[in-house]
Amino acid sequence: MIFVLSGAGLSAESGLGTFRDEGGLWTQYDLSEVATPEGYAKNPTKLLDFYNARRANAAHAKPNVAHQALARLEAEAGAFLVTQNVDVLLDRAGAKSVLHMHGRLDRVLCNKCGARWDAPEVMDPFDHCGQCGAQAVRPDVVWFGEMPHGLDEIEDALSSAEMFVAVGTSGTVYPAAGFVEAAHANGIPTLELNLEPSGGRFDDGRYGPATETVPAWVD
Ligand code: BJW
Repeated sequence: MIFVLSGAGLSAESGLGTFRDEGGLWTQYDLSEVATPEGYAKNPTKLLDFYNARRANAAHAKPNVAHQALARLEAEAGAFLVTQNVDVLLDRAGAKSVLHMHGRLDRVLCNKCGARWDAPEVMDPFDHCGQCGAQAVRPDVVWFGEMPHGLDEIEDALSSAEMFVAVGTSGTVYPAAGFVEAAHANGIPTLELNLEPSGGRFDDGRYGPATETVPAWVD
């Protein structure tokens, strides 16, 4: 099985901003204010404004040919798709079993009872949990200092994978940034498809826009 890890570069050509490129989200926003539990506690309105705008952008965005190619790779070759992206564009391209390790923008989580449900178009700091009633509702995304989802499943998949491929990620955020080293430790080939070399230790790389490199590699 081929293990594919994707990041923001996969969705860049669908019109969604990356984080660390020139003009990226972390050059416009202070990540401690919009991507940490402490930021949410301090100013929930500011953080929800950030996610409400990104949810609207993602809803209006269309999956691109790179998302579609990865969905085909899942269907035809049983690839295991892990994404750091919260935009759900791989799912909307037809992929069936995407592991959203940093959560998803279209879901809401209750911090008190753990209930999850579909996000409304606009979240409000005064929203209550439909299940337990607590005013502890938040976007179902993984902020700095929080545990990403599915790490056991990811470790199992990496240990049985025949190849590791990273698509459109800078490899700066752990634990995802460490997967390439885990792949080396497991003795499998590693390939990077990115706009430019990320600096990670890959055996091979193909560089250019994801809408060109990903379909060319898959097909
Ligand atoms: C294109 C393209 C095109 C552009 N085509 N390519 C010190 C050392 C080690 C770790 C830490 C440390 N200090 C703190 C930590 C931990 C911290 C961390 O890693 N910090 C680093 C910044 C140092 N990590 C965490 O806190 C994580 N949790 C954790 O560690 O829990 C404890 C734990 C313990 C033990 C085991 C396991 C865990 C949680 C991290 C949560 C990250 N959250 C965010 C926000 C999510 C919600 C949201 O979207 O708002 O996730 S931050 C942001 O970065 C987002 C992304 O998923 C993530 C990765 O970004 P990505 O996708 O790589 O985007 P970019 O912009 O960085 O790169 C884009 C790439 O695409 C570039 O390379 C471009 O060239 C390329 N590109 N256009 C192809 N058209």
